[in-house]
Amino acid sequence: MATFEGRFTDLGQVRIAVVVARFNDLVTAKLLSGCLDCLSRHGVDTTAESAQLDVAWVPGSFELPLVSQSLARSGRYQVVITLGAVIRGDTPHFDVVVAEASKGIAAVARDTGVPVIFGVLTTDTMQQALERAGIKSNLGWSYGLEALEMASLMKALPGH
Ligand code: INI
Repeated sequence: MATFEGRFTDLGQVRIAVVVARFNDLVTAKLLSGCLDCLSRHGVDTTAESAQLDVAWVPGSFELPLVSQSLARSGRYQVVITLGAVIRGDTPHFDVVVAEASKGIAAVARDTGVPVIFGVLTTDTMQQALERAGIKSNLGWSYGLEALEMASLMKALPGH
């Protein structure tokens, strides 16, 4: 019997792309800083000169799948992290944006074989979003950790 699981200590020269939505950037910029803090404290070079990490900004969460797909297809990254915040109070088409972002991101991972972390907050209010982006906890940190786990897990699977 084989047991496959991701580790956080065998990352070597893992290359990571982060795709961040500018919409609600009060929230998404905080998610990004939490995410980079996690990656940096696990040994990933997050400096401006880094060859391990690239960050792409998109207008809103709706655009996360397309740019993630392009980066995943490049073959350069072992994992892609998406960061966004869709707030129900701000938009009557909340459900449309959330559905497209979530289905699109899942499809990119399946179609390319590159894990794509779903780091899109979906909340009723800005207060709830901020609470998840640094006021209480910062889920950006968890998304960074999940990315490291998935990059490691994929490497451990047969055929990789
Ligand atoms: N994009 C978000 O990331 N969050 C939102 O809450 C949001 N609202 O409220 O509409 C939002 N809309 C923009 C959308 O993602 C696209 O960028 C836009 O429709 C252009 O395609």
